[in-house]
Amino acid sequence: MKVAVLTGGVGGARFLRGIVDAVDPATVTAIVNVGDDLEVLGLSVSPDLDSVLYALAGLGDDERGWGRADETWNALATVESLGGESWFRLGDRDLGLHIVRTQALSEGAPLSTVTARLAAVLGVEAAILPATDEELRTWLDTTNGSFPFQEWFVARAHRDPVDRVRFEGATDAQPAPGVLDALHEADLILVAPSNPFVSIGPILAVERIRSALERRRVPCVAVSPLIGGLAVKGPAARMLQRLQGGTTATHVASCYSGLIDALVIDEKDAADADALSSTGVRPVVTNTLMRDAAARRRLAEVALDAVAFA
Ligand code: FO1
Repeated sequence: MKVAVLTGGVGGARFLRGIVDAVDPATVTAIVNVGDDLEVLGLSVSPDLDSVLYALAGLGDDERGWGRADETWNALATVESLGGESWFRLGDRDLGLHIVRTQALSEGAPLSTVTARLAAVLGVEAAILPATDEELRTWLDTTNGSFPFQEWFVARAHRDPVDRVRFEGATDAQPAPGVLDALHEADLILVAPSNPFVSIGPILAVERIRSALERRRVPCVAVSPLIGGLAVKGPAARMLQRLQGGTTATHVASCYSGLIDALVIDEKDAADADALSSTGVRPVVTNTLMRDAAARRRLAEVALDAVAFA
């Protein structure tokens, strides 16, 4: 069985670890958000690709959810002491990867090629694909102005209420090599428990990816990022309330209208199941909190098994 997983953010990377524990990693393709990408200190940083790379290579920091474990911050301290840009924290080990990627990109290699090289060197068996090789950047129009994603998310701690999410460069962006094949060859498509607006939204903003999902011949199962109507971490619940009008399972599913057949929801949201069902999306109720490796794998198995009922 081949599985394609649309993913972004910390929750998505955790979920993918569960997926590669539950099935042969070589059968898994992750299609990853690049709307969060940015240039810091002259380096090209792809946070969501790196979260997946580090998670699947067993190098990620479990506690923080981003960056590498056993990290040190000497370079950043030097940057700060010299008056350089230090709001986006790049650790010493993490910096090494950004240097290698930036050099390869500057020599003309596409992001997908660089990512595949890094994954191979790190011993990752699953395919990790950026949604697009082209520049696609997420912008937030908020009550306090418009900001590029990381400025809003990190520098402003995602406090500004969001009126609109925009994806600069999306209109002409083509799927990266391998993305459409992965979607067409998959027996099951999964949408990770990621923020629908800023993690999955940029992937679906690539028109040919969205239309491949609309025309799918296999089930597509999403996992809700909310538990009891709240986000485990981050702005997903606030955004759902403001942009979608509520935080029930039906509100989550409406972000993926026409694109999903089933939605895995937490036991705390079980009361939403009937309403969700009446919209034509099958509810699958389980414990969705990914507390540890066993919980991650169990959630992955439920999502993978939802195909039998979808
Ligand atoms: N998140 C933060 O909250 N503060 C940071 O300084 C920060 C630095 C950072 C560096 C590399 C990286 O791969 C991720 C980093 N993140 C940081 C996380 C990142 O902003 C988010 O996880 C994603 O963009 C959300 O999907």
